[in-house]
Amino acid sequence: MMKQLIRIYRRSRLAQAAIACMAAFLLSIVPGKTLEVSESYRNNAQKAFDSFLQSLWPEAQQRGISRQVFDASVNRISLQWEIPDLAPPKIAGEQPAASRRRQAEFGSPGRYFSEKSLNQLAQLGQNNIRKYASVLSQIERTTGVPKEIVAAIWGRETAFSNARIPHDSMSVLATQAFLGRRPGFFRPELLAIMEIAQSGIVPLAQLKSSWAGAMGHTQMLPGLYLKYASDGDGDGKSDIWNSVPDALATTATFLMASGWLPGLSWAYEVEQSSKLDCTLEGPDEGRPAAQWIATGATRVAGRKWPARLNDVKSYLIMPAGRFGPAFIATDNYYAIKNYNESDLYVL
Ligand SMILES: [Ca+2]
Repeated sequence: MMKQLIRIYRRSRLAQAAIACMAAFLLSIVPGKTLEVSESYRNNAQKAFDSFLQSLWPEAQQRGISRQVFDASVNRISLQWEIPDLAPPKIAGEQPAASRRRQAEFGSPGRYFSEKSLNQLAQLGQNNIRKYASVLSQIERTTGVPKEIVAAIWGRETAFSNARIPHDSMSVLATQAFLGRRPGFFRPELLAIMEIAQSGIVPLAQLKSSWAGAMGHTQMLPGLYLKYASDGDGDGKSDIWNSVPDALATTATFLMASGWLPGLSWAYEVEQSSKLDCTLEGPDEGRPAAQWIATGATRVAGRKWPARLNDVKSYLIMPAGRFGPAFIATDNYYAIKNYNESDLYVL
């Protein structure tokens, strides 16, 4: 597994479009495993679920959601037993076994960095960067986030909108809030999607998401949408479901708010012969890049360090351990990590 990761990294340093390449297989092809529950559990859970939904009304009202939108939302919500990541609570003395966790980032790096899908995505990425050149330049000017980064996220999330996003957002968020592993995380997301419904930005039927509730071309959760919704195509609204420019602008705005440093890379790969102390790896060991350089960090392929990096707090990242590839990363690394916790994702 490690070897494979390393091999791909070595190749990646040579790749022209390394950033756009760093995408692999997609949310839509990560299969679910249906929870096995008895008929009696199913019936009791349905009753408890109906009460749970009704119990949200006071909070929904506080958020400015009308009774009409609340009722319309609740009426379209149904328990989605087939989605992954469920850990059903004990109801009427019965508790089924949890379903397996399914997220690409928890799978093997070899599969995540599959060369075939990376090459396909790189090609799509180059085409889309050309197709959306003016929108991406505008976004870069406004947010400081480079077009390659925005495009890479779009590619990783939905393969440039080629992934199927089949689920009803409200139903999966409600299911995750009621039967999921992280009910405390998803409950506010369920209220957030109702708030989006209240705004009337798109009809309820168009509020589609992944099984984990992420919506639109770049897979934003409802809470993030409410905070960072941006208008990339200038029509006065932020429709991340139907407008690629809106989705890209919203993602870039989120990265900007996460502390993106314009003009700097997410990371600079260093020679493995740099012999950096692997105990200094990670977010707690940040120090001015000049210090890493002074202790012998040398960029790959004889590249020069950008002078402006000297005083910038930087971090040593060694994703495959001390014998694997090494990077001097900036806070941009952690801004991307804010989008998705996984180091594999950022790489
Ligand atoms: Ca728009």
